[in-house]
Amino acid sequence: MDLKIGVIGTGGIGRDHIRRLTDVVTGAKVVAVSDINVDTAKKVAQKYGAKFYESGEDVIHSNEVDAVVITSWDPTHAGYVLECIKTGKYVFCEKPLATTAKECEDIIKAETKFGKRLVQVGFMRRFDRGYRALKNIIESGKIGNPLMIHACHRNLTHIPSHTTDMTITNSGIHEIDISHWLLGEDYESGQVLTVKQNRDSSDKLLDPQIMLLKTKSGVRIDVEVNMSSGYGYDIQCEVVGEKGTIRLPDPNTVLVRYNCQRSYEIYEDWSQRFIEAYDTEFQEWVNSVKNDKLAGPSSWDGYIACVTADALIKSRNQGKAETINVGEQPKFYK
Ligand code: NAD
Ligand code: ISE
Repeated sequence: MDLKIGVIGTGGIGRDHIRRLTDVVTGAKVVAVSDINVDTAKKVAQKYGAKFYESGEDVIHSNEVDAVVITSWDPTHAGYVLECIKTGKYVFCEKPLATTAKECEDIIKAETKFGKRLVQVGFMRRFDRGYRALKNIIESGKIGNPLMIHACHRNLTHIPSHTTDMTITNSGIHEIDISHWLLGEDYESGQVLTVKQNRDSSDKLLDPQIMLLKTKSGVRIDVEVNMSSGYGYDIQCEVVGEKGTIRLPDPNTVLVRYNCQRSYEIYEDWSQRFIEAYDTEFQEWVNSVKNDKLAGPSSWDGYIACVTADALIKSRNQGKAETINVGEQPKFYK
């Protein structure tokens, strides 16, 4: 029987996930949608034969809905996740889990009290073939102990409401999670550096920024987070080990020989670059919900990312590195 899903937020990624849940993923059906932009939500409901609900809470409490997908704006995530936990429904929440570590703590408390994992966070890179290959090689020991990660996160451009902090909490958060996952160890400290600014930057948006992280064993991570690359969406990651280095493969685009030039397409955004990762992420999520046992990124992972983001923002404001302390991982999340 299909898992009946309610989606809150029918913007860019909400619509893409509804398409994916309908056309790509097996065993699921989107039956309910809601958005504060009522017109869009009603159109999406009509297109997919789902029911429109006036509010996200109505979706969560509907008897028609087995599980919830949250794809609304970042600051709305925590409230909806807590409401899902109250009803005991599984919830897939796009990243970030929340915009502050305190809200993540509330979610962890509520989920632990409920007694079963209900929350998965949308850190889709963990489902990307390239990142999975990097992790397998690190874990095989082939390149020895990892010593450094050099990464970059370049968006073609940003939405007008994007802010200096969002570069960390909304974009850089993927880098925080993926390096933590690749290395399998917690961070000890972090710092953000600003560099010579892009012509589009302003008091509201410092761009680009460099995130520096250090793990407890001393691995150093540097990430360029650049919201206006001017040429495309480009995600890079190189892990330097004691005996070798490994690099995230670029997307498999076609080599074009034309007009006395050789060229490869560079994608415009995340929806193209990580299309397979999102498909795998949702198929695995639906399967695990149906098996009543979640395995993907947890509230604890969402919390680690938020604590780290908070420390990075503080470091930028104070001009010095900040200690990162997430404490002991609770047994519940091991
Ligand atoms: P968007 O602005 O295109 O869509 C967000 C939608 O949420 C809008 O339609 C808005 O009206 C709606 N909304 C806002 N507040 C709401 C509320 N309280 N209740 C219901 N609906 C509400 O943004 P987007 O790019 O689709 O991003 C949505 C979320 O997905 C964000 O949290 C973002 O961080 C995340 N995201 C993740 C990835 C990824 O790679 N995993 C990529 C893009 C976006
Ligand atoms: C967006 O919200 C995402 O999550 C994308 O994956 C990221 O690359 C982009 O910078 C964010 O704005």
